[in-house]
Amino acid sequence: MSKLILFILWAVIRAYAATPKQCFENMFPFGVASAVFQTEGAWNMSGKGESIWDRYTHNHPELVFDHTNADVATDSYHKYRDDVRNVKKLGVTFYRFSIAWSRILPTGLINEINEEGLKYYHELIDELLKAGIYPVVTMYHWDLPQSLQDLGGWTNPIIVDYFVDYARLLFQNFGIKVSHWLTFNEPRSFCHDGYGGYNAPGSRSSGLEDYLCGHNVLRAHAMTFRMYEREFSHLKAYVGIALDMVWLEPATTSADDQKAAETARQFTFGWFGHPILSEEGDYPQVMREVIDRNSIHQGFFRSRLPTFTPEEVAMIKKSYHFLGLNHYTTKLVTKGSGNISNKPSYEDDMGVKMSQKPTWPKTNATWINVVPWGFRKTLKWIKNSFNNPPVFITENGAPFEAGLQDVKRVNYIEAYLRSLHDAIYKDGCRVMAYTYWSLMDNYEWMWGYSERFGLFEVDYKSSNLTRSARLSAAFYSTVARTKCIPDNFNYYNYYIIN
Ligand code: GBH
Repeated sequence: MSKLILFILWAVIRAYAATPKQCFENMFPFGVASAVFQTEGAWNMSGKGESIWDRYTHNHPELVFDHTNADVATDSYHKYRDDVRNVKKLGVTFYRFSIAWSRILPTGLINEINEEGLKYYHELIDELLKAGIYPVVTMYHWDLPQSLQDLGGWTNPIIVDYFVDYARLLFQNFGIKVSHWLTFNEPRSFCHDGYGGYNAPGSRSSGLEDYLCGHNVLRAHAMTFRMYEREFSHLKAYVGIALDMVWLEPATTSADDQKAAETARQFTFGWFGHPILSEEGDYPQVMREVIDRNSIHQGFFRSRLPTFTPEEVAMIKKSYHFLGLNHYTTKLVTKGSGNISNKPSYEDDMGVKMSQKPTWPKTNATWINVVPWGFRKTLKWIKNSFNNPPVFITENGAPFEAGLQDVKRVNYIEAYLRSLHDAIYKDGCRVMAYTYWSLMDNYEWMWGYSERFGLFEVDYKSSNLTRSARLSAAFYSTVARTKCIPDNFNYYNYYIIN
């Protein structure tokens, strides 16, 4: 056989044997995210009002892992130009950030507008647009004005009107500059962890206040969406909400565990997802039934889960242009004991046991294991449960130890992107965009500065809070620019963006 034939044979076999390179659409948008309380600092400067997270971290340093607060954080209020430069370096399409309600409306109420606050966000948005980066704006990423909390915060139905006032002000001021809006970030987290647990405002009233919060947040979200449709649809923007979903996998193949896992999905994602995304609207049936039953059993005269009027069900149903999805990890679910104590509890209502498999690779967050296949399952479940809505991945990421050679983060991103690719191209899930959390290390709520999620490292000891690109920044930048997951990414690529 001639050398030529051998060569052709070799080339053909090689082409077939090689795993095809995984690429996304030419225009598929990649971006990075942050949130105002975690980055901005300047907590009481230029007319900003106090938020519940300012109050909580000031009053309860003992509850924060490293006893720190976010008074300065990454000082993005002053260093936003550096941040935009770094986003630009990555070559991504958009930057997702949030606006501090209390910087624009210091008391939370519409009668007192802080012009300096509006000016600041105009500057930030203009800086992004000048750099060719689209702003994706979250209206509420957990930092409620303290004065509204003094009225009961999200447990008081009156707050809904005040949120809509705030949202209208944002559309009026930034509407022509912003194409994608998220009303809320992770209502389940801030309602349950905030009103039922140890996040601000720290009410610790699980199974009661968290449900009240969720009820009002759903109404506030939908009223904002309908207000947008009535008053601002000429802006041709997209309005959605960011919900979180941990993939909940049955621990065994038993029917009990399958059922427990689905119940847990409904209590976590479904709590907000079902009223907004489903055909029939309203809370998931299993939440309604179980909480009604448990409430009566505990001696209440009515359910701890409030009810919507038929008009509210209709208003909330389909109140979205796209679904924002925050996904980080996976947990195993088994059937719970079925015991209900007299004390209300969201966990008891859900009635399952969650665990993590010891063999799953760990990260620096106790709740995050590296389980990439859970991403694909999450997306497929959303597709099948809610008729394939358009999904914008608003957060995905993990914290690892400090240092620029973050090979573990590169591996996490690569594996999760491959899983995302399968969800899109093998399962037909409609995914519009992907966002890595986070642009840089920042204040991780109750974990303070101890958890680092950044593509850029922040040196908290340096006087100017120096940001430095990690290896993962170079990796992610390659993905964002080429729209393909590189096959043989190695250490030397570190120099791509440095
Ligand atoms: C997101 O929160 C936030 O949007 C963001 O601000 C934050 O920095 C980022 O993620 C990283 O943490 O026991 O499995 O039910 C995620 C907050 C923390 C809420 C874990 C749910 C319990 C998970 N989540 N928490 S589980």
